[in-house]
Amino acid sequence: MLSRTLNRGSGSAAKVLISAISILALGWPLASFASINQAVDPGGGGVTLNASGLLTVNSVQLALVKQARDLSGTVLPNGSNVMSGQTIYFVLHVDNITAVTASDIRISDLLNESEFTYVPNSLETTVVPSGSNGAAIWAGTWTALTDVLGGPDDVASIVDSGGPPGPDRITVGGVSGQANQTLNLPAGSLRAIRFRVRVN
Ligand SMILES: [Ca+2]
Repeated sequence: MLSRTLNRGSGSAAKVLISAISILALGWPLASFASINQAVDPGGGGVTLNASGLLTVNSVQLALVKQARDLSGTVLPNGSNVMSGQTIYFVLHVDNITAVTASDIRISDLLNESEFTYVPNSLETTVVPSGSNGAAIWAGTWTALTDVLGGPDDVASIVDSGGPPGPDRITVGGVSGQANQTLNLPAGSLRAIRFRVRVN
């Protein structure tokens, strides 16, 4: 399908490069560390206390996935060629594989304005079970989100961060400087955000 598009050869082609993205999940550091703790007798007083057993606290890194998809939901591999004027989706998703809620997840994604133009009011979100594959994510029930930051408030927004006119910075959750509603991700669930862009 991609090669057929290339053969038509009208207009300029752009490459879908999936890179400029960051995730900040408070309490979920990017590196994974285990912490081993033990309560011990501080001394003093008339009673000697036995030390507690060892308590190990593990942290897990939550993976953030970014995909480009065509309008039918087919994933476009990184580096795919797309045509000027074509509309595609970008999809971001975070999978909480743990047994506890991941609190205050923050995602920031900067659109490459020289290559893509955001399609207004195209932000949507869905929550599906952890481990859902690409087809199951796409088949989720998608709920519209507003572009605006604040009321009617929800968990995502897109604003113009400067440079060429037009919105280009998507944030999800309480990102500093562009804070939406706090995003908490329940145990065993996967949150996806998607939006459409037109290839310049
Ligand atoms: Ca919003």
